[in-house]
Amino acid sequence: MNVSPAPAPLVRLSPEWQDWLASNLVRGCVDADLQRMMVDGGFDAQFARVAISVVRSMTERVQQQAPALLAESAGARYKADPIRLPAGARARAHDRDIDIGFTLSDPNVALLINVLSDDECKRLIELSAGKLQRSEVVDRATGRVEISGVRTSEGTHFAIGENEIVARLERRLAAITGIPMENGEPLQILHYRPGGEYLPHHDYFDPLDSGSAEHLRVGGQRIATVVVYLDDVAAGGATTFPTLSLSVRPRRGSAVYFEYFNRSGDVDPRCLHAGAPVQAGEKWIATKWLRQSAYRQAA
Ligand SMILES: O=C(O)CCC(=O)C(=O)O
Repeated sequence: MNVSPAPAPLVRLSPEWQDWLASNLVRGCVDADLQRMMVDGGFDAQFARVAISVVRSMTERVQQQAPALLAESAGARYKADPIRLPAGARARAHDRDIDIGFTLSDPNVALLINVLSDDECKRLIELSAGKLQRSEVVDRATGRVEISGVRTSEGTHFAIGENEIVARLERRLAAITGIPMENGEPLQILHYRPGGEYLPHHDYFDPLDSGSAEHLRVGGQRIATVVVYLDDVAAGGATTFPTLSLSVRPRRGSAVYFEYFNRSGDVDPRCLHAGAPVQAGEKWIATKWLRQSAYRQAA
């Protein structure tokens, strides 16, 4: 009896298989399942493993770049108002002078130096260290907050004016931006360990997302963010703005300030930003989100 030899295992990815692989990776399928299906489909096991890893890394790179490209084209339609900081190199708060290291106009971004003293930074870290919990993000469709791989940090909050340092910081920020203190959300403290990061995101609530209405009800839209660095980071951990090719390195007491809402009621997608992975050491920041009007959380 003549037995025909088994066909040689496939070692080439046809365009159909490339599409199949990319779409299943985007859907979140795991490598082992994909490899099994490819081997069942006649592929060499080793070839399947390598093909999955190559297509995965290409897909992830496109997924990271796409938000920046989309933000850039959408941002072309946004017109920023003049930045809400004094014109000089130094902004005078009630108890302290804050230096303005640089400003970008439209989109509006600035580096603030000397927002907090070394002692104030250290004390805020001490006060937060015992009450940290895994950070959450807002689900854009439902508006609910949940744990996500987008944000691998831990954090906590301080109520408005909860202690003397928080109150001082809130007063300083109101003095230099002119945005009333009552428009601020509670101060958020974040702690990242090595490898911890926050993938590119916007701080405003996108008016097109069904989950945003709930968050806009009190205080309206977020209009600006201040990220204060509570410590230096040994390596990595910069706040990056992929659309602007801008990277701000953490330095204790400094802050990056950015605005993304204009008087016409538009939001600026170019303020897409991320916390880059911490490579060595730890990263501590205090984030203050400022709203259109008074922000009071339900009791
Ligand atoms: O970790 C950072 O540098 C950025 C933090 C951030 O994006 C945020 O708190 O909204």
